[in-house]
Amino acid sequence: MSSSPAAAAAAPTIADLSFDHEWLHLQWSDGRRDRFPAVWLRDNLPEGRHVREGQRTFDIASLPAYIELADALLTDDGRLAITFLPEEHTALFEPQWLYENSLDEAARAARRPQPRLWDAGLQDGLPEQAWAEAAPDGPAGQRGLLRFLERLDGLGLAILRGGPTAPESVFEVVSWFGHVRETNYGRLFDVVSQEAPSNLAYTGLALGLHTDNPYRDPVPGLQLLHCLEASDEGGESLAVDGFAVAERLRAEAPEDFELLTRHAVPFRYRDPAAGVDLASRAPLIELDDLGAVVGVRYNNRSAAPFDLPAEILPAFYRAYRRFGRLLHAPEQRVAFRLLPGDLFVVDNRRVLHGRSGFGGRRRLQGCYADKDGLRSRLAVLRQRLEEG
Ligand code: NM2
Ligand code: OGA
Ligand code: ZN
Repeated sequence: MSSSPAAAAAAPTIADLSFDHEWLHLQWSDGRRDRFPAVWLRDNLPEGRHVREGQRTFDIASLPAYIELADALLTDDGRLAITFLPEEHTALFEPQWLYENSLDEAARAARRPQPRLWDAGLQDGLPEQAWAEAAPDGPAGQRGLLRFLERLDGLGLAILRGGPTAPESVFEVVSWFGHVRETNYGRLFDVVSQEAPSNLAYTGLALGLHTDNPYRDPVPGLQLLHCLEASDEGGESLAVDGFAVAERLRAEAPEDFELLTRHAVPFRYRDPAAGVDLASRAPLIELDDLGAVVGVRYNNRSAAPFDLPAEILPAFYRAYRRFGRLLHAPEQRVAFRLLPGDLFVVDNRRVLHGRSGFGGRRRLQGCYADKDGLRSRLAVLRQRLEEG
């Protein structure tokens, strides 16, 4: 949440204020009520930051054990003067800052990422645009990039058409918003059919819907795949919104959903010849502290033998199978064909991808990247273009 001029104009004002030694109570002009504990307010002292909104300069351990409010009043210039005990220190808070940092449950949820769930209906409006239009130095400038990143962040999928076919061009796209995540597959990997493949991806076989590298900790946040050569037959791409399917499971079979969120299962990938043995444990569906789905791992190739208590396994498998069936339901998926110069990006902790089998030559180049770079770029672009 930023304190932009646009938001400031719309910000409600404090209609009523009260406090006791432990709590500050605010009633806003739009009807919302908030309360903030004294210790939280003291921890968020504006002058406790190196510059406003900068890094905190003190440690919680240096604060007195009991912090209380001695006074709270609105100043003539519309700020909130709060006096803390035992320090007898008065600090000035901006009401808008308190409004934006409300501890109300709805407000807390609204500050989290807001995925826009989708199903096969997305087929009629695939999130695709011209490569050149998304490039920040292209004709659409930063707005073209913003459009690309907003769809990638909101839908977990974005497709670029008609880009270059030169090897390593995928790095250009990563450079628009972040950094390559290097793995044992390299900074860059070629997805081609090989004679002695180390991974099923490196064959012409179909790849069922999956998220990549569930055996890694942390799992790569984004995967980019760029087509250099397309096969004449097959090799079509599929994508499914794992969050949408997880929500469907939650609605249709809550007890199955609960099993998949509660129990962590092992994933493993071994390539002894290359000296690689990767292993992790995580639930198939990951929730945050508010119960929102924040991660999906699904990869039949790399799921290790589930080592849950034996008595749980029959029910767990019923849940796993139901989730798998829902993920593969035609009404959940979109399909598209990559031509040379096309690229797609998926949120690899949310959207599953797959391909149909192919024959003959085909060459994709891929790499991984982290989602924090995407979110950072997006936040800065929004501040500059939408609010600035
Ligand atoms: N490749 C293409 O997660 C996986 O093992 C899928 C990843 C080898 C980097 C394939
Ligand atoms: C992969 C993968 C899809 C494709 O390499 O992880 O899913 O279209 N490839 O080859
Ligand atoms: Zn993959």
